[in-house]
Amino acid sequence: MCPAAIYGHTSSGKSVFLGLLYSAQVRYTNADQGDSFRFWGDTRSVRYMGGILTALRRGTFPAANLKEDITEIRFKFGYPRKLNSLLPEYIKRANWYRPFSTIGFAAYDVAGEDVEEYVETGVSENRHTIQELLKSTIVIFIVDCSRLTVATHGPQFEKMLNYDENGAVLLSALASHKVRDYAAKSQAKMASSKPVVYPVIVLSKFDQINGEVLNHLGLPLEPPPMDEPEERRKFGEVLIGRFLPQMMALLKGNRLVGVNFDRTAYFFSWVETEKVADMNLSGRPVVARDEQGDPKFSYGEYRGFIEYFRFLADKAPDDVEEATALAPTHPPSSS
Ligand SMILES: Nc1nc2c(ncn2[C@@H]2O[C@H](COP(=O)(O)OP(=O)(O)OP(=O)(O)O)[C@@H](O)[C@H]2O)c(=O)[nH]1
Ligand SMILES: [Mg+2]
Repeated sequence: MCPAAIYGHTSSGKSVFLGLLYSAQVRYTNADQGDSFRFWGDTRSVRYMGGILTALRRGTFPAANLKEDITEIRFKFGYPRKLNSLLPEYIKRANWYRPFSTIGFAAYDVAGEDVEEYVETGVSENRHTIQELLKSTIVIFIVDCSRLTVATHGPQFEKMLNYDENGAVLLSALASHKVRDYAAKSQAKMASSKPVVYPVIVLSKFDQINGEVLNHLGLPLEPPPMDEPEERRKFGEVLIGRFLPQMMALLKGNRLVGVNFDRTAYFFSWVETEKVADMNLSGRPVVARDEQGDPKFSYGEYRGFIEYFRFLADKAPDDVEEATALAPTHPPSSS
């Protein structure tokens, strides 16, 4: 069982997202005097995410994934239990006591084309991994803002159409899988809560969004801040509803078959790049860095992402390995 899956078309920014999330985890942990967050990653995952971060700290974007390079990333977020402050010291010191509620991620950085191939044909060399992806409870869609276009023809428009169609098919496949699984468990009289999926849409490369696109929709040039949850949701919904209408409709429609795709959470990711005049020899954009050599990126959005999972971890009755153990309640309106 894998709680979280990342899905995005080729070159949409999945690897950069994972590298930046890792950077945010490191920064948040070290800056956080109150000890409100911890993370842990297995060796391969730390190497993978750390490798991306190292590339960004050198000012370069990571190399493109090879088609075969399906990467499974395992990490855990931990948040202190609310109960902690009420408990006597001797319990807190006991070695069986776990002061953190945790939520595990087994994220797959799967090449978009592989998922598309599987969803279209039912066949893929990576069938096993993609089937695991379909079992996830948290689905993180990476939507590449540099591809959003108001044009109604041309290659960019075609790519956007394809992504919308494939995303909708994936959402439908996810729901079908959950319906079958739930029916089988109910028949076998196995305890199972009603299926629920938490969709997260990360709008990547937001620095590359065409201002004309935002103007056209009457949206401000920057997403509303974290403390304006309703405005943020509207901002996200207008963009996705306009450019990925099939996905938007399916997110809502899955409820008809009994799978609650709980309210979508939106996050915006961007990396600052240096001006074209500073392009390095390979002609690729250079990542801008702060005085510590860290990439300049939308840290506040990533911190918001980490906070969002605090809510999900709170719902977990105990240390959860399986996200199905999460109670199907509604995320806070700040999502
Ligand atoms: N300007 C800008 N460019 C970005 C950003 N994120 C990613 N990119 C560019 O997009 C390219 C692809 O990003 P990746 O994270 O490698 O995308 P991916 O989805 O992992 O790609 P594959 O694994 O090859 O499918 C990078 O090499 C960068 O050139 C961003 O926030 N801003
Ligand atoms: Mg990648």
